[in-house]
Amino acid sequence: MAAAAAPSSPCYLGWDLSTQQLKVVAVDEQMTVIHEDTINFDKDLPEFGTQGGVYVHSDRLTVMSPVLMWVKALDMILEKMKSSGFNFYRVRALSGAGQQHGSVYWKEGTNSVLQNLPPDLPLHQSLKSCFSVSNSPIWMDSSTYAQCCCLEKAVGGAQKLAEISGSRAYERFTGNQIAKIYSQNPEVYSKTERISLVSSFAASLFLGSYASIDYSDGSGMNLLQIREKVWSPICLDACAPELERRLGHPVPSSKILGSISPYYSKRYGFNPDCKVVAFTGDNPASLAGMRLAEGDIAISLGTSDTLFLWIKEPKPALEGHILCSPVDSQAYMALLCFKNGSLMREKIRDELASGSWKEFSKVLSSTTVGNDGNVGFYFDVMEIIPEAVGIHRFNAHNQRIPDFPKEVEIRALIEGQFMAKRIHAEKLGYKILPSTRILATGGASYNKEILQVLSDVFSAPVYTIDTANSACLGSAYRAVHGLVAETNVPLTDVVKLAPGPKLVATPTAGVAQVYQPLLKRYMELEQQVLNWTKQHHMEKLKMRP
Ligand code: XUL
Repeated sequence: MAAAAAPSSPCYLGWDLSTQQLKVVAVDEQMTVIHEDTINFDKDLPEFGTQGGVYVHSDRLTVMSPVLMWVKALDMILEKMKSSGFNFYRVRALSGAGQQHGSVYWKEGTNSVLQNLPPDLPLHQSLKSCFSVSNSPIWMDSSTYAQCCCLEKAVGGAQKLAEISGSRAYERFTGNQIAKIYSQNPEVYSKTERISLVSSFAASLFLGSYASIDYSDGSGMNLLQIREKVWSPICLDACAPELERRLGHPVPSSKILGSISPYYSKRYGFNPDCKVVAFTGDNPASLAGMRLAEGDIAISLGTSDTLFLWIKEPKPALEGHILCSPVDSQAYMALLCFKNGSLMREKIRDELASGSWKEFSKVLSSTTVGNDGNVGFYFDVMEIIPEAVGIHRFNAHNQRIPDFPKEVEIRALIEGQFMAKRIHAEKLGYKILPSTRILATGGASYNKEILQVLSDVFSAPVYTIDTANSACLGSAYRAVHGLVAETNVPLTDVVKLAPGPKLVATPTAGVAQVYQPLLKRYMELEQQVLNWTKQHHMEKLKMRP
């Protein structure tokens, strides 16, 4: 057992429990990253047999992750940090992020297990019988069509639900997931004492008791009134009985939830006074990590690709989501999520570029802007925006064709992914101004050739931040900010010393003329792809009309 080390200069931890891995960064008082660690679920925890951190059911709609794998990953990463000599006593505060919408079901009586964790046991042993649902539904799940219809009907329609909760009913949103568990398994639901989001679940592990859900991640549930920041009684009732007591009270995202559980002081040598600041969703945490300013647009190129904008006046629509801002209690963020992100890019890379990013990039940069009019749609799994599936290729005459040559395919994939993002951001009222900056983060933000296409499609400069782990870094910043947030100091003031974004790509001369007509065609072809999906999959996939 680690004895408490002598205090030295403070540091802050930011965690990210994402789909494929658990990550942590430590920053010092100068906001310099002094430590990073990762546990990859497939590679480091093969006993769970996940692929990309998840189990995809044969219906292709149900997607889950084993909750004990997440717990075991925390044990592993802390052990790894300990053996590398990391001084836990320095940590003044920690916060974290979780993949959004996923939910964790704690069995009756578990809070007392959490409050009395024996320090000589790893967490996964103490918590092994604490979950009423062992495989947690996650954000990739789209199996709750029936529950979405019920919820929209109960509140008076999709637009009404969007006005209340920031989004129309989405299959992956937690309220609908809870409703499905309740309707399929009322026994399991009744034995559930508490329901956490992935973020508040991770916070609970550190706090040693059930942690509150924060407003920002709470906005991804179809249950929170985003303006009043309280649970919506009508939405709760439509999903499951006695849900409010199972969710606990939502809290501001910058709230200090308490001090770290004694378990961590005894086992790893944390200072008992280390504060746990509310955890939030990975996208809100990325917004904090990128220090997004008004007018900027952020693009996170991760397992899913997400795009977010800072907004003052929420105008919830039928497409996209409005969430409470994680850093400013008066502001909101708009979020667009595209499911076929890096998994799709990796698939094409493996098929056409022998699994090598280098080769992929070489091919990409050897092709011309606009791809000679060839356009492709690559939706391996049912996409969120637009609600379409399948691989669809069109030549310059808008004719469907079965295959593209390798280099055309690679460019069609990347150009298509970015054209979709621009079109749907503009639909939400976003305008690209001469001052617009695109802030890129996530795995693919390391790839210069991909970022060049992004810059060209948007006709705007692209910046990256030093680490691609913006959710982790944002969580560390939020930990620092949490200690002073009550005095109304903005996050940007507290993390002034953090390195600024780096310019990595500027638009190629003349690209706007190429993309203007191409964007218009992309939009029209997208409609064809949507119609095709409706004809071919309506019955099987039970899409909402
Ligand atoms: C956002 C969403 C995804 C997950 C990925 O709505 O579903 O971006 O947060 O972790």
